[in-house]
Formats: sequence, structure tokens, C-alpha cells
Amino acid sequence: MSSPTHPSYPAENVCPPEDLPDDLFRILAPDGTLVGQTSLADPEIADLHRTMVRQRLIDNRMLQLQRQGRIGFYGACTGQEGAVFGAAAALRPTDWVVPALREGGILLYRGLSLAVFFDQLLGNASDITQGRQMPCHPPGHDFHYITMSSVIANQIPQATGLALAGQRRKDGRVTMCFMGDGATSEGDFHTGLNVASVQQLPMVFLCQNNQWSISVPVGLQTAASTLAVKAKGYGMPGRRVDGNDLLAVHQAASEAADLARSGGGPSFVECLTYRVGPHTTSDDPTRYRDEGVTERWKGLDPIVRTGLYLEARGLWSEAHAEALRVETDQQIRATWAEVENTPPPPLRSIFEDVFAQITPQLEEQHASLERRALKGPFRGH
Ligand SMILES: Cc1ncc(C[n+]2csc(CCOP(=O)(O)OP(=O)(O)O)c2C)c(N)n1
Ligand SMILES: [Mg+2]
Repeated sequence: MSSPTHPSYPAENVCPPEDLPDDLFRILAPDGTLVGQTSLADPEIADLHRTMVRQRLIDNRMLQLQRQGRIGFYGACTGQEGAVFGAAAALRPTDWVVPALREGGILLYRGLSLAVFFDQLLGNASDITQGRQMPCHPPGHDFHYITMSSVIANQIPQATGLALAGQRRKDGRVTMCFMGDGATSEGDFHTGLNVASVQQLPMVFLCQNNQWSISVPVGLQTAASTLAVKAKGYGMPGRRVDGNDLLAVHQAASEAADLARSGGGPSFVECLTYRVGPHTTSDDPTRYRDEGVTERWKGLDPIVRTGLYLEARGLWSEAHAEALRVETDQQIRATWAEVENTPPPPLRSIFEDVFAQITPQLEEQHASLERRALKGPFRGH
């Protein structure tokens, strides 16, 4: 049975770059020229650009490590750095970030060390979650960043609860809740947005519409003309922006954050972009989509676009790029060498953190496991 085609997503239910709507909110054109006004100063744009380049290098290196069998799983934000960091830069460091899958880089941007990021990827003895979380779910306790939940959209009502608590405490914080296009089809999306709007909570819902939910294209995800129009049904402002335009995302997210902070309630921002890589290290998009569209979307790379803007102002060049590549590569390699041989968490940790004291039954299970471990694949713990 052939699938219906969504009128807004003409190419097999996605939007190819040549069909992007003319009214898409943009500040930076793909050739790096300004077509709108940004509140960011050039040095701030240059810093964000470096952050995006660094994230790309980290993501690339992590994908290589996964292919070498040295980490189990990774989800990159490649091609979506403009949305991730444009949004992050709109917040104060004490505002809450509630991520979906691709925003781990915000933690590094906020100051998490690469070592802690890698410890979690490895699930080693230094990992704060002691290997209990899926890899690529970094811990953000000190950075007002909630560890991501793998369950799609599950974070949305949680973010709403967080914002409700903040509103009651009058703590002046904004909660930014990220989600993918796939999350907008879940019941939790409705619950979270509805309560947030009824209670006029200080929130920004930031949707990265990368047009794929693993193998489901956005045109089969929704019959709505855009994701942003959904906001209207909840009585909150909804805006669709060019997700590959760092400055447009930053502007839209800043205006939404200002509104939230001043008591104006939540907003929804749809960042239209494209997932130019695999969903994660676990899938192969060539089996379900036309990679010709992907190649054309790569021509709208947010890093290239911002780089062109900075180059024209003498703030970026191939020499800058090379120096940053070398510096980041050295940092990654040195940190990786530091953490790679950290042992796994002790077997006993499996039984800890459930009861204040390990119960006699769990002690028995622990002893039994230790006996088996001496014979089996856990030897060495
Ligand atoms: C409730 C639920 N259903 C299915 C999955 C499996 N799954 C993980 S990520 C994903 C796609 C998410 O797509 P989207 O929300 O668009 O985010 P993206 O990965 O594109 O950033 C799916 C189906 C899950 N984690 N949770
Ligand atoms: Mg998606």
C-alpha cells in the first residue's frame, strides 16, 4: 500500500531544502548574509560558532569510537547545531534545560567536563549513574539540566511540573523543554502543553523538527500543515523558524524566554531542520529514505552558514578552523585516554541505591552473583 503524501512535505513526506517556505523566519541567509536583526554581538556569534564546530568534532569522534566498539551507543546532533545552541544561548545558566535526545552538547556548553561526559558514555565506576543509564544520557545536576529520558515525550509533562514548581516558588527561572517532531504525536505532548498553557507557566517548548522519527517521515507523523500551528490549539504562541539559522533560533527562543520570564506564559518554537545523519549509531537510513534529499540538506549546514557570516567580518578563517580542530582533537584524545581504563562499577552497585541498607535477600543475591561472576563473563570486577 502506498502512503499518502502530505501537501506541506512534498518529497516522500519530507520538505526538501528547495521547497522551504518563503515566510520561514530567518536572520541569516544560507550564503551568510544578514536578512534580519539579531540581538547577538559578533563576538557572541563567534563563540557560539566555535561551540558548534567543537560539538561537530566531538560527535564525529564519538561515532568513530562506537564503530570501533569502544562505546555502545551514540546519538549526534549533526546538522542541528544551530537549533541546539541557538536555543541554549537564549537562556540564563540557571534556567532549566529539559532535553530530548540530541541536546547533550548543551551540558558541555554550560561547563560539564568532557571527562564526566565520557564517563557516562562508558558507564564506568566514575559515572554518577554507575552505568544504569543508557549511554549518551549525561548527568546535569550542577547545570540545571535534567538527564534525558529515552522514552519519547516523557520529558514534556516532567518539564511542565518543573516549571509549575518554579512558578510557585517564584524563582524567576524559565524551563526550556526540547522535543523532536516524533514527540508531538504522543499523549504526553498534549498533557504537557495543555497544563503549561492553562497555568501560564514560564516555559519554552522547543521542537527540533528534523523531519524524521527514526524511519517515519514527518508527513506521516501529522496531518497538520506545520507543527507550530498546534500551539494555537493550546492557546499559546507558536512560531516556525529556520532551524539551521543559529541567529533566527536564538532570536525566537529569546523572545519566547523573555515572554515566559515576564509572566506571559509558554510558547512553542518549531525549528525546521533535517536529520542529515542516522537516527543513532543503531540504524541505517539508506534503507528507508532518499539520501539525495539528505545530500541537498547538507548544503544548508548551520556551521557553514555562520562561518560565512564570520568570515566576511574577519572573525573566522581556515586557519581558525584548523587551530580549533587541533585543540579539540587533543582535548578529546587526552580526556579519552584518562577515562577509557577506568574500571566498571563494582558488581555490588547493582544492589545499592534501592534501600537505605541492602536487605538480607539482596545480600544473598549479591553473594550468588559474585560466585557466578568469578566463573563467567563478569570476571575482573
Ligand atoms: C514512547 C517511545 N516510543 C518509541 C521509542 C523508540 N524511539 C526512540 S527515538 C525515536 C524517534 C524520535 O523521533 P523524534 O521525536 O523526531 O526525535 P529525533 O530522534 O528525530 O531527534 C523512537 C521511535 C521510544 N524511545 N519511546
Ligand atoms: Mg525527529
